[in-house]
Amino acid sequence: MFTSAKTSLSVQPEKLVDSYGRVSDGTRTVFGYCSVNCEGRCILNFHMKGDELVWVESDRSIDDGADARQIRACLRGRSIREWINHAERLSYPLRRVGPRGSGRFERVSWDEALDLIARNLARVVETYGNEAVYINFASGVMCANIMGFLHRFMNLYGGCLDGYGDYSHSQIDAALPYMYGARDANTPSDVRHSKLVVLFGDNSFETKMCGGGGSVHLKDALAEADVRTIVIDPRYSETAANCADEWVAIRPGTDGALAAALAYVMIEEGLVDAAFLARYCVGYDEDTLPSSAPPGSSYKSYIMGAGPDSCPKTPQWASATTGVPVDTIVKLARTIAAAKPCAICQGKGPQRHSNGEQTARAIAMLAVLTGNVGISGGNTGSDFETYRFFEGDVPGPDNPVAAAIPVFLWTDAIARGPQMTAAEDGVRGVDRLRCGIKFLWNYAGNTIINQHSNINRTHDILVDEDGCEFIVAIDTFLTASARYADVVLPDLMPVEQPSLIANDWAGDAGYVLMNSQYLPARGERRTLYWMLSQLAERLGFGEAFTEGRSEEEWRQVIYDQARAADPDLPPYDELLEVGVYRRDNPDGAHVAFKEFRDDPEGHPLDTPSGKIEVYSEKILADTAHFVLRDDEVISPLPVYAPLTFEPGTADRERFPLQLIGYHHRSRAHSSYGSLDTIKERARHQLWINPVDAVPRAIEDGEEVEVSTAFGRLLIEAKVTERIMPGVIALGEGAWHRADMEGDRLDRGGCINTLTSSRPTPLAKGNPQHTNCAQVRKAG
Ligand SMILES: Nc1nc2c(c(=O)[nH]1)N[C@H]1C(S)=C(S)[C@@H](COP(=O)(O)OP(=O)(O)OC[C@H]3O[C@@H](n4cnc5c(=O)[nH]c(N)nc54)[C@H](O)[C@@H]3O)O[C@H]1N2
Ligand SMILES: Nc1nc2c(c(=O)[nH]1)N[C@H]1C(S)=C(S)[C@@H](COP(=O)(O)OP(=O)(O)OC[C@H]3O[C@@H](n4cnc5c(=O)[nH]c(N)nc54)[C@H](O)[C@@H]3O)O[C@H]1N2
Ligand SMILES: [Mo]
Repeated sequence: MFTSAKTSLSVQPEKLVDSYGRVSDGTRTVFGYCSVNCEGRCILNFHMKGDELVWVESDRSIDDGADARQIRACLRGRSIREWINHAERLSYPLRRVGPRGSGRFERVSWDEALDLIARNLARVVETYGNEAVYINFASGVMCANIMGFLHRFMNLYGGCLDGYGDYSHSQIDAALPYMYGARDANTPSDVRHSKLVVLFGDNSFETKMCGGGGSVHLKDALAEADVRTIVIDPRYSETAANCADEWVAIRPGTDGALAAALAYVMIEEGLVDAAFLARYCVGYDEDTLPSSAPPGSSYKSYIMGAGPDSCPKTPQWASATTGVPVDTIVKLARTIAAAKPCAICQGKGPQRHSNGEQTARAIAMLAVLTGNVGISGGNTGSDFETYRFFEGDVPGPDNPVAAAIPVFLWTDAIARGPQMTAAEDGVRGVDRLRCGIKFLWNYAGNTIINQHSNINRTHDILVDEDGCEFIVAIDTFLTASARYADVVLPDLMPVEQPSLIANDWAGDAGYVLMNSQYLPARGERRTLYWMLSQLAERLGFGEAFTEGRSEEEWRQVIYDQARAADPDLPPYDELLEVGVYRRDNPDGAHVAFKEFRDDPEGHPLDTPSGKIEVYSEKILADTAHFVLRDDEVISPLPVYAPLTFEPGTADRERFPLQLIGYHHRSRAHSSYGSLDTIKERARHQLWINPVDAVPRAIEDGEEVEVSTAFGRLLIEAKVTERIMPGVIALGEGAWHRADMEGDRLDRGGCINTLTSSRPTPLAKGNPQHTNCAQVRKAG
């Protein structure tokens, strides 16, 4: 039953045959999918006996073929039955009875829970205004038709404090538009035209690992053209293991120094693309500097030591900083410059550091120097783009509240809201917040505790009930975050309600999924829409909120709006019947800024000069009012900026190791993190090199204690040469488990016990990979 999936509707399997051709025993299948935020969205077929979910298989709406692939789930999606049927899944509304964070709750009725929420929301709005209400960043449910209802609800109720940015890519998002006018990149299929691919901290084979994820396209393209690949990462990552011809181990946070030295060799040896730099760029050398720039402030001057710091960025200089041998740097520069075209890419690891904005631009500069921007087989130096064609969301009025904070600063907005300003904290819409956050919504998010930096600090802020006065968590588990709520509500999962979801990262093969049958609701679990309708009713705007529509009817409104903008989408009923609509990128692959490359005058970039701004006057103008600390760097040039730390937390005698996080294959952040079967199959461990383990008498598999200035945790050690000496790594997302009224020692191994909440200078984003740590044998 092979169907070409260039653009296709795939029919749900009717026959009761599993993917091995076995006829199943009396089960019927219900179409479903995995909807967490791993950047894939994989198709699942639920085998039901009566209304019991008995087993789960992955996509078989089409057979794999030359043109199309099944959207096959990884181990996580295939384990979803354990989550759906988990004994600890929330089933009833809960009200806090112990102190905040104690985890002591009692079961209450829906009426009691909803009355309590409505009363507190009304009180907070009346006392402090709508600016005191905040919807926390959350990515647990990525459907087009679910979480948006919370924003619709608040906007109809007078609005709430807004948040901008995210925990994923705030730094690169803030930085690259200063160079290119936008953040854009080629899609992975395009690397089949490359001679060389250089991946800086891109671990696609783990972060885009599932059938819906783009690593499949990357792998195909690399294999097809036999492209040479170099991975630059402190770890020998899954990506290095899967596709690298060469692994260059680098000290975290120093990619900017490596990039500068590569530039030095290229300039010194005449290997840069001079014609490209002269025609398309501003500020590479003194001839193309904007008039406001002082002499000696070009990129070339900075690199060659003719700038204010008089320091040539030689391979010797960079080697001491990066840990990359001088010979490797020289060879790498020559290899990159000689490969035409060369795709230079970065994942989001390098930018999740305290100097992440400068690093993102410094890496991108290599693509500019070598003239690889705007061509097939090249790239912008940014992380790979994906093809998306479906953008649906819940309609509703705009937020009447103008004030917005960077999402990473929500704890600050509780602790010192009225002191937060545009100049110091990146507040937008107003110069200074009027009040702190007093009412916090947490729907499908674990960034209250688990995923936000410095858990011990967050705990101290949240236990003060005069700070944030009311917290609502809506989840499927009593997560580390939900434990801090005043009311916890049990949600239905997307596969238990009408839902609609598009791929988030599928390379060049996009798709939309919609379910027509839902798994049965158990206990007293309800949809978010139902909860908010009930609350709106209590607060006097029930009719305005629902407009008399059911969940299904709203889903159709959302879908039809998207279809009005994209008439090639199938009619709603047709998609409902078949479940999946696929559309491959009609261009095959995307080449970022191609029009600009082909015709720079006719298609200027969205920068002030219309060109690539190696020197950005705009970054200086936009941040002229910023109050920065002495060690923070926002430069008009993509210079190397060393990592920064909170004062007193980087004492190298106490904390001699650098600790980085990474996104682990066994979880999507904390999602799926409670399932025992997955934990057994991909263990949660601290990576440590033998050079660091041996003097500490740490053996592989032993329990160790990791500490930073912010906290301590226990974890099993993986002693391995897959990580460079001096650096340790811990997958993010493990479930925090500590006695917060006692020793606060985290026995769950959650990296955010150890991370800093000091924001980055430009984006005010999360520097969660920047940490100084110590390790010792536990006990
Ligand atoms: N399995 C799985 N997949 C996921 C997710 C998940 O939780 N689990 N989360 C999804 C989400 S929301 C996001 S935002 C993305 C995240 O995607 P990324 O942010 O790209 O993922 P990370 O693993 O944090 O970082 C990528 C690599 O950067 C390396 N790295 C860290 N610091 C540095 C550095 O200073 N220099 C260099 N060169 N490398 C460095 C890490 O070792 C890692 O191998 O992943 C998505 N995919
Ligand atoms: N140290 C460190 N911290 C990080 C990162 C890092 O690299 N290092 N990465 C950051 C990044 S990139 C991101 S995107 C964030 C992600 O942070 P979050 O968005 O908080 O992601 P999750 O941890 O997956 O939390 C999702 C929550 O949604 C819940 N959930 C799942 N399905 C449902 C449902 O159907 N209904 C409801 N109501 N709830 C549901 C899950 O149980 C879970 O509690 O983490 C950030 N934190
Ligand atoms: Mo993310």
